[in-house]
Amino acid sequence: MKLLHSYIDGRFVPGKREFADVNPADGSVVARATEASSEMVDAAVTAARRALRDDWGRYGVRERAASLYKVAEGIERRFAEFVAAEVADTGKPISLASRLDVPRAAANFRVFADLIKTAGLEAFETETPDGRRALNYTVRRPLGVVGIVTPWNLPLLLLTWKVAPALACGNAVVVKPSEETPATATLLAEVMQEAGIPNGVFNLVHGFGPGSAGEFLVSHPEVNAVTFTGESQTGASIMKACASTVKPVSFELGGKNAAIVFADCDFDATLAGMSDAVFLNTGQVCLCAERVYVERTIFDRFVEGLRTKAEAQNFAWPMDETATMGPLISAKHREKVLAYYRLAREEGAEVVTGGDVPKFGDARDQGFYVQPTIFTGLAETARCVKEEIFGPACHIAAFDSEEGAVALANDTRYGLAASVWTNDLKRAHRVAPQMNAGITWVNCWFLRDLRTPFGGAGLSGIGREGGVHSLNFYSELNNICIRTE
Ligand code: NAD
Ligand code: 6OD
Repeated sequence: MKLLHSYIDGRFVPGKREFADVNPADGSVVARATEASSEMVDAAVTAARRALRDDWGRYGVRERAASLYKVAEGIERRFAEFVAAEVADTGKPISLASRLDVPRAAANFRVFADLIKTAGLEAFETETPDGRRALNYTVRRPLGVVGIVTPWNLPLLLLTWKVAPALACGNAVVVKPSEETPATATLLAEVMQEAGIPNGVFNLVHGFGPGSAGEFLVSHPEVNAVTFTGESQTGASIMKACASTVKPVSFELGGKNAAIVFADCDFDATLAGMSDAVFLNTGQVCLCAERVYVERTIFDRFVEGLRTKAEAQNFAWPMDETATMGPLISAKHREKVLAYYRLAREEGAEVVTGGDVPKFGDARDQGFYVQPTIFTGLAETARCVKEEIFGPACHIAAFDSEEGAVALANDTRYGLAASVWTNDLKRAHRVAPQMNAGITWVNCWFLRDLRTPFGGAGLSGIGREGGVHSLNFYSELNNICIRTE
């Protein structure tokens, strides 16, 4: 059985304890990973610090960008391996891994390589009230060693989304991928080696969160900044761990995202878009819409249309090109989602479709599948309308006025993503800026331009990454003021 080790200072290093890497499609063990000890995390941070002092610290912008392009090419060269590893770790359909996860990983490196070469910095000609003149300009310095902790839902996409800008800005990194999905991060370490990235620049430590590699990393005094994607509660624990050494943090956390569907929308296109927004990746995308508000005049038709989309999901084995929906990530996560399915009933929901576990009569019955599920009839105060489920489920409620829809959508402690579906351009411009969200899509969902700010408000996170926002997080800006007269 394949053993997945940590990658420290350019070498694969076994940890002391092994843990299973489980395929959620049938519960089989596809590999075993070895857990990094605190001494190994320490060694990774020391290697990163040394790389900053030595070769990597002397690389200019063009050399760093050239290194990132090589990593992108390396991912593309081993595309099929990355896809197979991501599918085995997550159970997601191969069509999704090959359309979204792996291409985005390569794009993350390309985009930030391009950007670091072209991004400008601020400069001001200054005149003070007492008549002195100066030129102010800003330069970027790396933060130092960046700790990167990532989740299991889009493992490679979300890890590289942080590694690429961190390296572009001249930092060295220590990454801790989710214990549920260690495979593609290990492949990425191989690509880093093949691409000639100097030892110590990219380090990978496998393990868990509390009392394990995750906690060792974020509380390490020699780590200069922490960037994290995952649950809001985990973000709170990490923030505490970072407080004593005042580390800057960037957090992309959970969501309870709303979609507003107006009667004037393009109905069929909206149904197709909303089907993705609710069910893509088995609903395990932080941006998924779990609260859907539909104008009353089209409510019944919309509910019926989305029910048809849910029931048309194809649970073929994940490596089958026809599969459209995979399992949830783990038995534990399935138990959480099923608990919400039960709770919704207790809270008075009508189950339009789903609410249970599909039966296959083969090894998939040992996997972690749930049915795509639609609820109606819940009070806005119900826990199932307030709390993130992170499964293929949504609640649909009717609204009567634009103002009312905006108020319903914004009644949340999260603030990550929203979508608005309308053919009325003026309405789109009026409603979109009112949404309590870091990103609002109009007549689309999860359509990304990597130069734009990405992040959330409230329980959904701290800060923005993407484009120059990433460059600013992963850099110390040093403003230089030169007196000119
Ligand atoms: P999680 O918070 O359980 O784990 C994420 C990572 O944090 C894992 O690598 C885990 O080992 C590590 N970790 C856990 N506790 C830790 C600790 N105390 N110290 C250091 N590291 C620790 O999240 P998950 O279950 O892997 O992912 C699902 C969650 O992530 C959902 O809430 C989802 O909304 C959120 N998410 C958000 C975004 C976004 O962009 N906003 C993207 C993807 C996922
Ligand atoms: O597209 C991205 O850059 C991004 N961070 C997506 C997050 C998806 C959450 O599951």
